[in-house]
Amino acid sequence: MFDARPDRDAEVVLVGRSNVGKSTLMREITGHTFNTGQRPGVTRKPNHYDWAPQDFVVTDLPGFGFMKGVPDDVREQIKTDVVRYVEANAEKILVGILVVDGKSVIDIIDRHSGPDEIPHDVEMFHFLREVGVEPVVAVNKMDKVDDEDQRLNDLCDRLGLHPPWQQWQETIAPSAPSAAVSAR
Ligand SMILES: Nc1nc2c(ncn2[C@@H]2O[C@H](COP(=O)(O)OP(=O)(O)OP(=O)(O)O)[C@@H](O)[C@H]2O)c(=O)[nH]1
Ligand SMILES: [Mg+2]
Repeated sequence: MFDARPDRDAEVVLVGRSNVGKSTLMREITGHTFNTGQRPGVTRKPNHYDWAPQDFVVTDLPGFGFMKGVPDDVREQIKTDVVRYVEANAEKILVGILVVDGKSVIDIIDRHSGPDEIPHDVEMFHFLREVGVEPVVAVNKMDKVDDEDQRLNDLCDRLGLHPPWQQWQETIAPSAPSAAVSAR
């Protein structure tokens, strides 16, 4: 599944739950078309955008977490594959863009926080740091959010970054890809 990576020395990866808008952001970054969709689970294999002359690749990874109609073991396997991919290429990855849905991320994190449960987004944020990949959180779908500052402060709080979010502008990046917004 993950064997088609172009052999480049620098890489940026997009990771996150399914349906948050990773492939849409990939399209925005590269100017090329990648499949996006209304239902979770559109991207099942990495999309690589190979910038060969610059020895650089951008990779849009499959989304993990809840996907309607996809069995638990398949979802677990996708997440394991994503984690392995990042681990295997950590030395070459300059930045890990953790994409989240600004509209729903806080509710999802809070619903899955418990004594023996770490929410996917929080886990992934810390995982990137642990393997030495600088995380940038792209807080997507901000066009659907009214209380932007409150939302971003809450997100900082959940990730263990002291609010206000404006202190973390190198880490927290609100976005709403124009392609997605104008398609609505
Ligand atoms: N309103 C709004 N919709 C967005 C935004 N970004 C993406 N979308 C929509 O969200 C849906 C999912 O987008 P994708 O880019 O396919 O999401 P993904 O994270 O790649 O999903 P998987 O491949 O399943 O992991 C699509 O219908 C997009 O048009 C945004 O900033 N605002
Ligand atoms: Mg996708």
